Amino acid sequence: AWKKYSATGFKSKDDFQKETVRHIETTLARSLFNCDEKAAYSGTALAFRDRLIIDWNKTQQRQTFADQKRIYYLSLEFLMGRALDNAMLNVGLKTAAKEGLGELGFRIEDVIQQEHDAALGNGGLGRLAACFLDSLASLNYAAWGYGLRYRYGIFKQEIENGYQVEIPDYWLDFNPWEFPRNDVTIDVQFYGWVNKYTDDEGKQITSWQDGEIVTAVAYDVPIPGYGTATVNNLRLWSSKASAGEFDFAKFNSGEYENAVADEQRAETISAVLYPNDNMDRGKELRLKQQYFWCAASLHDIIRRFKKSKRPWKDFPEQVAIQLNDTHPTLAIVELQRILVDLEGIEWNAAWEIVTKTFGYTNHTVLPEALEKWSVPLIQHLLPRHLQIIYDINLYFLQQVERRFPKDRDMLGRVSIIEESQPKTVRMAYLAIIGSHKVNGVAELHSDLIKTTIFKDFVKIYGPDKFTNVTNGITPRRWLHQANPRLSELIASKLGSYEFLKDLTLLNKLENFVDDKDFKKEWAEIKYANKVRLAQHILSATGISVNPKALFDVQVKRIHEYKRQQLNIFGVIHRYLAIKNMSAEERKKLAPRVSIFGGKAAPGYWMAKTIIHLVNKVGDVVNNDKDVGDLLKVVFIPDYNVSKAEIIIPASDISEHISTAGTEASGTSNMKFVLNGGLVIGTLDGANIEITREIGEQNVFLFGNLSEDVEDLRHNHFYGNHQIDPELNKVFDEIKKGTFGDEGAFSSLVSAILDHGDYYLVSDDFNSYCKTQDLIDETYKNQDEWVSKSITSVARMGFFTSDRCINEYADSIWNIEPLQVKEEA
Ligand code: 26W
Repeated sequence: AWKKYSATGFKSKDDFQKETVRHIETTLARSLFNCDEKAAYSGTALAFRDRLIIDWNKTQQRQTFADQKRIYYLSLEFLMGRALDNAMLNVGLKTAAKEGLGELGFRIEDVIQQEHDAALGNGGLGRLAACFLDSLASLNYAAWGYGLRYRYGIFKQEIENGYQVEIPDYWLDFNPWEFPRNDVTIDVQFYGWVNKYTDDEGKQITSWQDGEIVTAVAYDVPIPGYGTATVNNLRLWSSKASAGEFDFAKFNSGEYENAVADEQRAETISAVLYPNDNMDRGKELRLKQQYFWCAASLHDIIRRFKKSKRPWKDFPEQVAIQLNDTHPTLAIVELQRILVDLEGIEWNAAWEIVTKTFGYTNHTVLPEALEKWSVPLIQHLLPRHLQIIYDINLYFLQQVERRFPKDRDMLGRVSIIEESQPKTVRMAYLAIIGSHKVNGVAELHSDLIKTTIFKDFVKIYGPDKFTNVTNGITPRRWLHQANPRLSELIASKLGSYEFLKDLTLLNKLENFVDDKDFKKEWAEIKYANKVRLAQHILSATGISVNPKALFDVQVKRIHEYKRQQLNIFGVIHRYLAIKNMSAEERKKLAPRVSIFGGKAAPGYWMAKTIIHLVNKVGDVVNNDKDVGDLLKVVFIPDYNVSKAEIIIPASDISEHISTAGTEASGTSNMKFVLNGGLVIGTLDGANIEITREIGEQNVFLFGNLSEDVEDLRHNHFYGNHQIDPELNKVFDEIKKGTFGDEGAFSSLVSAILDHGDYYLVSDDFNSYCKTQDLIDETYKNQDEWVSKSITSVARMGFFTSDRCINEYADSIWNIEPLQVKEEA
């Protein structure tokens, strides 16, 4: 293990027990005699928290003293999951805690499970932000995350009669990992009007006045790094009625209810995470959230910058702000407003500061996910910002016109303002224009944005403004914490846990692909993880599955482009095949468990229909005596980070089967392979780079290529659209009512039969099924399978988020780590 840096806090099992018991008895005011698992969790968390706080304070002091550039990662989503196990790993005293808790009569695994997931995110983008925070701290970068402190995270999913039901996720009843900073508040303005006048000295003044004020209160969350004393800060803003604004007069004049209603309205801003993934809905409250968070974060950043008394032109040397998708794009406008209106800086000088400060990461090419805000809405909520957006656009279009005087259409195409009814602001264009770098999240995706949605901007700015940073994942959570036995086995072969800091060291595992004992242990660990998942499945769904069967997993948000429908149609196809098999043939087939999980956005009908179909197919297949263990179909409810930690290490095959060109990167593909699972996938997102790294012979690829998608779609409408005959048989079975009322699934079927099959399910069906058959064959040779598994893990070093963060630091932020001196 690594060196312990912190000189304070507990050092041994006895120390740990003393601290934990003290917290249980005093902080929680509980007696040890009625201490349940929840109280044991709370006491343990508080004991570890104490240790983090010391390093946290020191880190903040060190970074202030060094006074060098800081990174600010602005993200509306941080999908953190649980914190205790991570704190234990990074503080480095898990063994002491395990023994200490054991003596008090608790199993550490059960205690860890008491914690409520911090689920302030939807899916990939939010979890990426969490992995990035882990890497930034582990690599000693001076970095802050900025987000919103939602009272309700992503909803909890229950399945009732095969349908998704959403339950509010109130997660803040006991959260030892956040620190309210009641002294760190920022007043944020909305509505009002813009006053332009000349002051006594003849200066032009623009002032935004008479708005409504809402106060942002900071809540800080410590982010410990692994193998270092760095503990960075995640600052989440909570909204409350402003003390200045809040109408105490109303209380006195008997308008008690109105006064309370005002207060409630202010608190609504940070009340709930919007549960849409890749779907822009344009709600006013969402825009309010975005501005509230951007304004509070920027004012906080500027306050910190001003302490060093540097001139404004140094701002980009001290501050790098990364925009996690377009959600924080208003920060660009807000900084320009502060510089021009409040600091009196000339427009062009201000704009240079702005563009040098921001970087923008795009996470999707799906048109329905690209944010557009209606001009009247912005006019109403942020009148001064709308003017600034128009000015930014004017200067930009003038520049474009000078460079491309003959291309009249160009101006309309690249304008920030879309001339629709009503007019809208194209946030991605604003983000590109206001940033010095734009990146995609995997090679194909970064190429696609340059040749499709942002093509004109490549012409205008040249190709160097656009770059790629392929996503990554933190191996601390996704290997060591989720799969401790595998991590331990790897460490025993490599001689240390150094690979958790330098994941490329995994390549030494290739020396052991022919080591019989090693392979046996490798396979045993996978089996044990499958047993653990089987137990979870039984308790969560009542379905009993055989851990010896092939576990085939697809867990991610439900979306048509991710094609869970292709998977479940494939399952039905398999079911029909089994029904038609002789007893002899059945004996030869590898038993399989098809495992699904994922949430549907509450308003996304098609996604909910897919969930319903999976559950109904499960009801039929799982109770068919003919089929027995040969096929089980499971929908695991409420997929989240902590469930992922159980599911991912237990998979034999995972599915990453999006229509080519639609999945920007995917990150669970990396998690599965890093845990020794093989992948069935399309040539999409990071699957492409995974294949390049681990070798084509270790990936089950299928389906059409991205460059063919457009033609295929065209042919569906204008050619002779032939549906795959085997898929037609699946549809016939659904229409026969085998899985219940066919009407319930008609939208799903007719999307393919009647509406052009936009996601090419039929085009890829045959290739998908054949590849599944190949998987069956390959799985029968367990020895070969395990070799593939080991080789793949050995070659996954590239996909650590540490590599990603170093790339961002080099090519976008221009920042070096702040080294930490080791303490005795
Ligand atoms: C405006 C509504 C909305 C909400 C969320 C639009 C778009 C989003 C996200 C960008 C969706 C998302 O999570 N995208 C995923 O980002 C991951 C991290 O880069 C990628 O790995 C996934 O491929 C991408 O779908």
